[in-house]
Amino acid sequence: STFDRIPPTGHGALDRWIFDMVSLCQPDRVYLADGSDREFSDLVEPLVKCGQMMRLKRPGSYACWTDPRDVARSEQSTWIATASAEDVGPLGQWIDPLEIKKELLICFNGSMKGRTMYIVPYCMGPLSSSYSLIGIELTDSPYVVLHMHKMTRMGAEVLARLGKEGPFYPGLHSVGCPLLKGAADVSWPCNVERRAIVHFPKEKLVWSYGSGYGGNALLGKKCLSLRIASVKAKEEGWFAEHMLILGITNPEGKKRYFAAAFPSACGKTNLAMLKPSLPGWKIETVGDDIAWLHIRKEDQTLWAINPEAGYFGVAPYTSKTTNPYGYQTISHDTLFTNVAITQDRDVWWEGYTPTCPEGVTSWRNVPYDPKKDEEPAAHPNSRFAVRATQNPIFDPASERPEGVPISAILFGGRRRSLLPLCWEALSFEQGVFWGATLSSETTAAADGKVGQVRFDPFAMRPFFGYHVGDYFAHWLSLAKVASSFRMYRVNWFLEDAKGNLLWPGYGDNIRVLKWIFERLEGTAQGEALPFGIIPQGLDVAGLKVDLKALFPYRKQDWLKEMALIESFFETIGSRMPGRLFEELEALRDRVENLSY
Ligand code: SAT
Ligand code: MN
Repeated sequence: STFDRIPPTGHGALDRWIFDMVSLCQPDRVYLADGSDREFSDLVEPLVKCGQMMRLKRPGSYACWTDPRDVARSEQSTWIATASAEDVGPLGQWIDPLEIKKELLICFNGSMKGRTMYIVPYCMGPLSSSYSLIGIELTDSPYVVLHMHKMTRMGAEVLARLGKEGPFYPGLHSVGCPLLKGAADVSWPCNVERRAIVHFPKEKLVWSYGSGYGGNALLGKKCLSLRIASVKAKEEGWFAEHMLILGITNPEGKKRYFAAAFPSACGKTNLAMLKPSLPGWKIETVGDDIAWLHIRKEDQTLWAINPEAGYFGVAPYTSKTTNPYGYQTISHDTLFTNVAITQDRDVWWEGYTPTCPEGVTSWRNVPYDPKKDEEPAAHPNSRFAVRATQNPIFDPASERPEGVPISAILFGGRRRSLLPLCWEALSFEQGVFWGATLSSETTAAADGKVGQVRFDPFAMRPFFGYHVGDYFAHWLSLAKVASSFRMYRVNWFLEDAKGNLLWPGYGDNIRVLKWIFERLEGTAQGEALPFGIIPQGLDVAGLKVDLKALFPYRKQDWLKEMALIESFFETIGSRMPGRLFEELEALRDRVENLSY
């Protein structure tokens, strides 16, 4: 029977859990992933043969296409299951743990029939780091296993580190689509009607059913490294954040590290891999999506590790000109999802080249005509997955067990008006206020309408594992180390009346990073406005930009924005820290008192 063929892991509790999940899901086979290159090709070959994946012209690279209903994270199907709804708060979806377990047990029962269950041991963070966490994902999706190869450290070395009784974070994933005997598989098995991504913070457990897509299915990423980790971080005094980490070196050779929070699909990957348009400056990438921040006891400074080992980046508008290092990174050994395909089996997406080549096949697998088709050729949330070490500016410090010291934290969203290109918070508490009031127009990274402004505090709205009010209080507790970093807001997305972007972005964002760097050095000037300090002498040499429009300030607009912030804070209820209301009042006073 299948049970006789469950590969032992040598870890008692893990073996027992696997046995239970095999009994529940009833796969035909169970396979323990070792993370080797050989395993990667053994998994990909049959998928290419049966047409679920396509081998591309670029070496070691493959593409696949999802069910058109399973193309993004589904926030409507994501839950936090705690005994009391009060512990989840207004931004997450609460569900009763017992009720949902009953319901999902019925779903998982026999859900892997006809398929293989893959056991994927993975480590979030460097294997040698005491901050890293080991997860075990059980999945019936080979697509997931291939992506875990790119996105995490996984396989035999992780099991070895886990040992016989080390702690691990269990995650069960099924596409929810059992294969009947002799039946042919569909090209993207999933079960959208019953999709559910459920987190059990008390047990530190994740159950994900029905979706095969990215953040819903790669359980190490949003589920473990943000939602579950945020709960653990709160308990233990650290921070699990939706932030990129970059190293920035000035022309004199001094290096600093910045962390930056932006909502999904707002350019984190591009910023983390930025090629400076200013001579002498250098950027290196530590991470493009997630940062775990710890306080170093000896000197009360803030340090960060990137728990991931790869990038799951948005493909559209990644090009030789917008993101040259990204372009190089994905030139080989890359997995693509929902991109368009050229006649010679290469990838294409909007913005990849200025014009669409002849004979492109769209992500929906139909011939694409850029003149007639209203939809884009590649899905707006189409993705590449690639190992971070392929990045020509990969920072080797990413492998340091202690991480890197952070000297600035940036918050950014997509706002076409009102919010200036950049400003420095007047204090640590005001910096937390600017993180708490981060707002952005929605993108294609999640199901739902695109372009709606919503508050997305710390870019964590979809990823909180506990009450947002408690989360703000946890951030305020960082005050004791606040002398080691400063906080900034940025907005690359201001538009003029015609809807044209006012700021070139991409490589020119170095100009803002340079100002921040020099603020930290004490050499850059700023002008205090009610909301913070804006640059004086921002280096825009060689750019044609309207600085006045990039730093708008109108009292009436700000009063309106503050009314929105106030009602947002009120929705958070009694767990909302009073300190942030005080910041709001202080800001209102300053705005009221400024005459223009
Ligand atoms: O959640 S995903 O990793 O699929 C995409 C994102 O939101 O960053
Ligand atoms: Mn993200």
